[in-house]
Amino acid sequence: MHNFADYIDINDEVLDALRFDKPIVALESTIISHGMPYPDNIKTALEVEDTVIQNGAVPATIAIINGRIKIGLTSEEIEYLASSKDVTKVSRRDIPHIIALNASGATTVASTMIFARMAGIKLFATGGIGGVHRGAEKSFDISADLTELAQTSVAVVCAGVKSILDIGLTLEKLETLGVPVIGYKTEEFPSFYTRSSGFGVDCTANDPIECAKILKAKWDLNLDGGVVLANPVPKEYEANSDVISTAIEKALDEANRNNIRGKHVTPFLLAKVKELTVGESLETNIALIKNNAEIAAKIAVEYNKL
Ligand code: PSU
Ligand code: MN
Repeated sequence: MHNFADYIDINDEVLDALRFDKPIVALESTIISHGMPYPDNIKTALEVEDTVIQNGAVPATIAIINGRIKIGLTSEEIEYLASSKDVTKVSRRDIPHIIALNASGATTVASTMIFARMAGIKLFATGGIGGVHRGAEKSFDISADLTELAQTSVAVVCAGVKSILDIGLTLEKLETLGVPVIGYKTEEFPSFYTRSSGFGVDCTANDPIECAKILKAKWDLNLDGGVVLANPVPKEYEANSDVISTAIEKALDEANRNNIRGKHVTPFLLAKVKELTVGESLETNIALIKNNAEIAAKIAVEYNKL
């Protein structure tokens, strides 16, 4: 008999936290390999882990290295993900072949949720989740992050979704899938770079305790699946929305003209937006991830007390 534990390596800090029921926050690795330029990505990844520690929880950055699922990475492993060109983006459907062929991959929101769940981790912090792409009625391009949120019981603290996506359709899809969308101290769903999107949330939670209680009620009732905890970027780090929307329009146009498809769409758009907005978007990006790590750690601390 084999089970999933045979495929997973959990580092000592995380093992200790699991054993003694200490709060843990999962962190994804696609953001490191495909979300940010080197060396800002490695610097940010380490700072985000530190933010989790400063706020009373244990960080568990997740990836696949040489066919092994890693829960908690060494700084050498993070450095490898940040600098190597041949780390592939791994979502749910990519997991079997990356593992079987001893390859390495950076995990998306979907696959990070899957591995966090296997390890017994409830809270996960990232920048933005995937969603329904603009024009999805023709392309069918809807991120596997959404179907994962429907079935895997992990709460994802994010700054909403980027408007490279259709935010309204993303929220409709989350409603259909039964995924609660909770605004953290906001009544508006944030759009990553900025605090507003023009769309509301299901409910507003005003502190980490309220968030923890919502998660406990959902999972106590066996309502399996994730929760989106939407935490807007701090005001002082908001990007200029005109600069961002101009860049996004250009990026979408280029993706269309270059016939970009499938799993390459999101990384292509992220890279283009990054290139077109230079420093502006990067500073915002780093600030919002740290802010999400802080709130996720605080919620993990409260969740463990309930
Ligand atoms: N959106 C962002 N930054 C990211 C991603 C999305 O603003 O880094 C990454 C995340 O890892 C997310 C993935 O899970 O892209 C979604 O890819 P796709 O749309 O192919 O499912
Ligand atoms: Mn897609």
